[in-house]
Amino acid sequence: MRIVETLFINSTGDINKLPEASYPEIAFAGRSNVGKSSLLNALANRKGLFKVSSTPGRTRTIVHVQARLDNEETFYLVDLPGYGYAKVSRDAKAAWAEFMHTYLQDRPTLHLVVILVDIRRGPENEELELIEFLQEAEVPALLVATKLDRVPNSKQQSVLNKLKKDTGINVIGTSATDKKGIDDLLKTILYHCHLN
Ligand SMILES: Nc1nc2c(ncn2[C@@H]2O[C@H](COP(=O)(O)OP(=O)(O)O)[C@@H](O)[C@H]2O)c(=O)[nH]1
Ligand SMILES: [Mg+2]
Repeated sequence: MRIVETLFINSTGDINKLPEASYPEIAFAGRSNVGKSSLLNALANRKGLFKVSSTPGRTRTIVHVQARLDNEETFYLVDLPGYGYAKVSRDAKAAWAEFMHTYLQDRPTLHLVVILVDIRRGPENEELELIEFLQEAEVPALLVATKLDRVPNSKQQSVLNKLKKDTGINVIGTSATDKKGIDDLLKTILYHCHLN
């Protein structure tokens, strides 16, 4: 199965302006610069759908992209706002958390949250807190270790195993650069959306 068409639907910082909850959706969360846009582009087989940048952006919006599979099924890929800037005020951090938490808790069509961590960095407090939050809200979570190409082949499996042990949730390693793990991730997503 693969994604054959994608369509930008909506970008908003206002929880009341999200698109109607009409398709199963998969949300992607991670600190800025983790490789979220690159991964989403690789998943969607599109180069410029999500903007890739070497300097962390500060967009505070939830972006909905509609994706259509080769079997005509449709779902939403959801890009959640990045976090983890040292320079952001406490008020801004609290506002971000509230926006995210409301979406994660109340979205009836949310099937899975993919939490991205840089494979060289692993989870920090924000990611561990998010995992705990999702467990309490009973929303399934998956850890994706990005930039797999930055770790030698011989070490990848043991690093992934350790991440799984440290977080208690399933882990997939991916590289947007050499497209490793992308098919595996899509399969897991479709399984959670009951589209497999
Ligand atoms: N080596 C490597 N670099 C990556 C990969 N994915 C993203 N990057 C780089 O990481 C930086 C941030 O990527 P981006 O997709 O914009 O991350 P975002 O801020 O999380 O959306 C860019 O310089 C990308 O080229 C990857 O799989 N491997
Ligand atoms: Mg991005």
